[in-house]
Amino acid sequence: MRYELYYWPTIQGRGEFIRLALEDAGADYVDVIRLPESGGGGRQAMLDFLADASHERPPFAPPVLKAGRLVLAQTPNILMWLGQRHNLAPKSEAGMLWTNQLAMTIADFLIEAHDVHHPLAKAFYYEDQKAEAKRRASDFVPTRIPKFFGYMERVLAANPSGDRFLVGKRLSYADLGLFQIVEGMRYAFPGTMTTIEVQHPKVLALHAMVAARPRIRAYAESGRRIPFNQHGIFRHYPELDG
Ligand SMILES: N[C@@H](CCC(=O)N[C@@H](CS)C(=O)NCC(=O)O)C(=O)O
Repeated sequence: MRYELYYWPTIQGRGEFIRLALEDAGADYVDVIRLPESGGGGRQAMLDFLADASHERPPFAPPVLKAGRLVLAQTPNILMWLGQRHNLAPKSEAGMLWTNQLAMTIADFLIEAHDVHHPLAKAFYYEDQKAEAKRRASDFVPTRIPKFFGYMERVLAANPSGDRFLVGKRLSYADLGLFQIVEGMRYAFPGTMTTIEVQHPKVLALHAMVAARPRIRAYAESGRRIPFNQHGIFRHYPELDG
């Protein structure tokens, strides 16, 4: 089946968590909104898709994955479904829920990484909330970043099947998600990450392991992966990087 992914065309954002799962699985998909406008892509096509009155289960916000008649939204929800279909999560109930729990923790951290530069509202310019962003960063950088990475390091250390993966003894979408967080944080907080990385060697090893996976490496080198930029969830403002 050819999947259809619907996500904003110029940023990695939450769509990237879905792309990484699809890429690692070697799944056939089309990134619909990145197609030329003449082929059904573009920002307006995204808005039209969301507003489409014919959706039986209308999605609130992208990313959205269409698989035949199934229309799925909410990043961890999409990942949970893809995980089962493409062996990117355990089949057991406990394993499935644990992978989802980690993906939701990653999703929570992603919100914090966004809100640090837009603490008041994403509709306001950064320049109009710089003081609040600085204040938020004064907590995010010394407290929340180490707490998140410390937790993931602990999860890796506690895995009874070994510390290479977050869940069990093979790759899951939670590993792909943590890889993406490291990538984004390196872009947004390069100074802070220099210190954080050496303190969390298992997370660092997981990042390197994912980066070296043949399909992920091929994707990174293909030119299809949108570079991080100042419109995405991860943004680099030197004044926020403790
Ligand atoms: N909890 C949702 C959040 C979705 C979300 O916030 N999507 C953003 C793009 S990353 C968006 O376009 N939101 C539009 C809106 O909230 O109005 C998920 O994990 O997928």
